[in-house]
Amino acid sequence: MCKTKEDLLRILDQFQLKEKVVSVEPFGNGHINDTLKVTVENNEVKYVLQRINHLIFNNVDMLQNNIHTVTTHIRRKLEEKGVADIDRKVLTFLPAKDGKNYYFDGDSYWRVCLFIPRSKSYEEVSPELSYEAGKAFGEFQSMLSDLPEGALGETIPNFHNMEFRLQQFHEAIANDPAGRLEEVSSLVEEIEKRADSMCIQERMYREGKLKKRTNHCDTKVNNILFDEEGNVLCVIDLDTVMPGFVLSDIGDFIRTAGNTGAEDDENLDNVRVNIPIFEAYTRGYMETARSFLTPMEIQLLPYGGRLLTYMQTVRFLTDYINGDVYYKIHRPKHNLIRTKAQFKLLQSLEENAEKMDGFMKQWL
Ligand code: ADP
Ligand code: GN1
Ligand code: MG
Repeated sequence: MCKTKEDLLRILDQFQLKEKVVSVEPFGNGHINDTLKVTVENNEVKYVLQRINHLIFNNVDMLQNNIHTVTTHIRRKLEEKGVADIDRKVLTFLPAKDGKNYYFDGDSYWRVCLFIPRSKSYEEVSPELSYEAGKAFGEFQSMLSDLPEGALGETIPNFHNMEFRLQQFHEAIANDPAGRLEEVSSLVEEIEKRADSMCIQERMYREGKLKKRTNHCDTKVNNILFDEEGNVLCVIDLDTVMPGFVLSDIGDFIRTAGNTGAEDDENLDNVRVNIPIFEAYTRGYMETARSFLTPMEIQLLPYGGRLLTYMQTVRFLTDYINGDVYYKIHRPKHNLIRTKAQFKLLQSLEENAEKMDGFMKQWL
């Protein structure tokens, strides 16, 4: 990020911080926003400063309003339940000095929230942590299930709409702006073969058989903060909380935590589905989400893992064909490497589909 420490201090000065800042350092490894941790006097990490990627989230007002609605709603629910230590259980954003919930410095948009102390996020989890994460994401959806329709806007329209993602993929193929299509023709074929079977949710929605719910839409394993004892503290990364199809929130967890390899593993032998992680997550999720899920949705949960892995394969490959314009890349061909690793995971999920689908019978 091409900002000096002085620039960052000037930005932080626009928020209502009480302490003197001593350092601002990069933090986390997301593909979209820039995240920094802010240390104040006494060497205490106190805040998280984020630059919002407004090329992707181009309605920052809507984005920050959504986040405000979600965090205040959850805070109220936690207060009603008498939960202790609420500042570590829900994100707290600080207003800017002009009262807005972000600051625009003339070229970038910034926000600040409290750093949650003694917290940890993981790229890999044990079945025990996976079970806790399942409960937490189910609880998160459940707490937001009574938000009135229209309370949240779609920060990225059609974000997890598979038909829309395929349309973008087809546009990329038709234009081939970076001249990379030939190199990826066998992957394109694999995607096309599955396209029809991956648009079930959109079809069912049109037929009135599936409704939209409030979803997190980025339930990557590193978007949960745990305490030192392995209890979930908080669900974070709320940019994509919006109305959508329910399978998103199990799908992305299976795709990230339920992979024995990395999202961008170059060694495809490392990549396959981790069944104990899937089973543990599903058990936890069903504990908190069962009350609002329909039998049809319950039956489809493992399909959610295949769907989100397929969707991510399509999204990474689309970006590769487009010349790497969306996801931050850290090495040449990174999006192609990511595509191949996601596709390998998809194949493994397909091989295990019967077993995973069968696991849901206990709740049907
Ligand atoms: P990104 O869009 O880059 O994924 P996140 O909001 O998920 O941004 O933040 C990146 C990482 O920073 C998280 O995985 C987590 O480890 C850490 N993090 C973010 N917010 C907080 C917070 N409020 N307190 C503690 N750690 C945080
Ligand atoms: C992005 O922000 P981050 O890195 O958690 C992306 C997700 C993808 C993910 C793939 C707004 O998430 O949808 O699943 O990368 N977020 C957006 O790793 O596109
Ligand atoms: Mg994140």
